[in-house]
Amino acid sequence: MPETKAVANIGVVGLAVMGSNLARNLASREGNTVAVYNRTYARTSTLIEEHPEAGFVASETIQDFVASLEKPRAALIMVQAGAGTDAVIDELAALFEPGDIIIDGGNSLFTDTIRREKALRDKGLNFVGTGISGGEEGALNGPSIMPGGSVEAYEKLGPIFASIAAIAEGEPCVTHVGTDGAGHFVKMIHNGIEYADMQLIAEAYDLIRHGTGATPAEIADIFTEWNKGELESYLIEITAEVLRQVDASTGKPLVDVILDQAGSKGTGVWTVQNSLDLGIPVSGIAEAVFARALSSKPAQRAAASDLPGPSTPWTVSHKPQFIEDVRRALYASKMIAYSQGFDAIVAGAEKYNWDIKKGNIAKIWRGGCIIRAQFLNRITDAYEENPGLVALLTAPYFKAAIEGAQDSWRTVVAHAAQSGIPTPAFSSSLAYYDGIRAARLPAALIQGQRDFFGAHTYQRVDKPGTFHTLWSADRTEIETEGSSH
Ligand code: NBP
Repeated sequence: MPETKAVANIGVVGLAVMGSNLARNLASREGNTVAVYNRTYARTSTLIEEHPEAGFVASETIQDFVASLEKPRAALIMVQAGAGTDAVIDELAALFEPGDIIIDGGNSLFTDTIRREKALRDKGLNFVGTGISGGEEGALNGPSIMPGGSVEAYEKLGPIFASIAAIAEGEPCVTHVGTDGAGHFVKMIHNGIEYADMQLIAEAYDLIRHGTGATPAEIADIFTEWNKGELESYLIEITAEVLRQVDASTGKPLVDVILDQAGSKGTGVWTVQNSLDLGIPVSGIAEAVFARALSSKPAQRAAASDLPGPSTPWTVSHKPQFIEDVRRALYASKMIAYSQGFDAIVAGAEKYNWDIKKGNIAKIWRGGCIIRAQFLNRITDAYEENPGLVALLTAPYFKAAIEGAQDSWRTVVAHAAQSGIPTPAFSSSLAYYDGIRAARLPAALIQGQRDFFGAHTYQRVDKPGTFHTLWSADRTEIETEGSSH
């Protein structure tokens, strides 16, 4: 048998939709020769037959695939997250040599990435958990890429990633996010923000449809108009297209034919779970995840469908003003979702010891990924002006933008409540905003309750120390000063 020659500077393992599109993207860039391998060879042969122009170096066995890679070897794994990824890592690790690089471009949980990175580092191998966003189209034409792993590995991979990434305002949408699991952590938060963004847009559509009686096609025009202003983004753009679509078989708007039960693949849940662990209120993202869960309970929804709604029907007196109010409410709520997402990034970086540059993260989300938006420039500016910003909302641009939107936001949330239209993300975002800006919160009462039933102690506004009240049997308070801890 002829010996396999090491001719490829990068390899891709896993040739389903994401892997094959990334492999094609890589092959289309000058200087790259791409080795490809898939567990089931049929996928490999289809890819090389359909894309001879790519000049792929195809292998039927993992041994030949590894032999076809130049040293230090670099292989990008694009297989199902979880057990599939572990299986491929084990196969590669058995054949790779110290200094070689294994890249996991799947949607892996960042704690798995931390574990895998450590295990491979102990063997002298580089492991680069990399968030890749943009779906199949982004994979082919330019995704947003969020690599973690070592600085040493990024030296080799950086130029390769930059060659295939989306370009936003002249810059490739890739940055070395941080070590070990940082890339997958940031990708997870990206997906959480995506959930919030989508839910907010859906609520805006629902409010306009119920409030004004506009048809989906008319609302599509509204979104197209919105896409020319501060809300300009991929999600607003595709929402207009979805709303404009007519179902071929019924002639109805497609959105009216699609079952109203939203699915999910789990990254939104991860964002919420991990943010809860970090103590960060990502309420906009959480409500978006819960709203999908609620939508997917048909039996419960059917049983609850005859529960009473508001007794007085709600009408919108001035439709153009209402639509503008919804637009502003959407923008304000979106700012909250991003602010919360960046809070989670800051907390994650602190806990896991990552040096994450927030402004760079906003930059690499400007192109290629699902949440790409004009507005991300404002986030980059805010963090560049003040890297230690305690909350995005407090940056001058955001403060002014919320000031301009808040009356509309309150009107919309109040109308939604009065009319019985569910707006969990709009409402919770406003509640968060009022919570964070409140001079005094009823948390004081909660501390009193906790001390009452569990002697959990509290602190006072007027002197340092820790205090516990001897709540008497007849509930009159006897305050005693406790010791300072
Ligand atoms: P899938 O997630 O559908 O995975 C299919 C691939 O995994 C096939 O190549 C399959 O090989 C391989 N595979 C499995 Br399943 N188990 C394996 C094992 N034990 N050993 C070796 N290979 C195994 O593919 P995808 O939709 O292209 O996504 C790839 C990754 O990218 C996933 O982690 C996904 O979450 C992530 N991602 C997807 C998107 C998207 O828009 N789809 C976006 C961003 C990230 P086979 O052909 O032999 O069955």
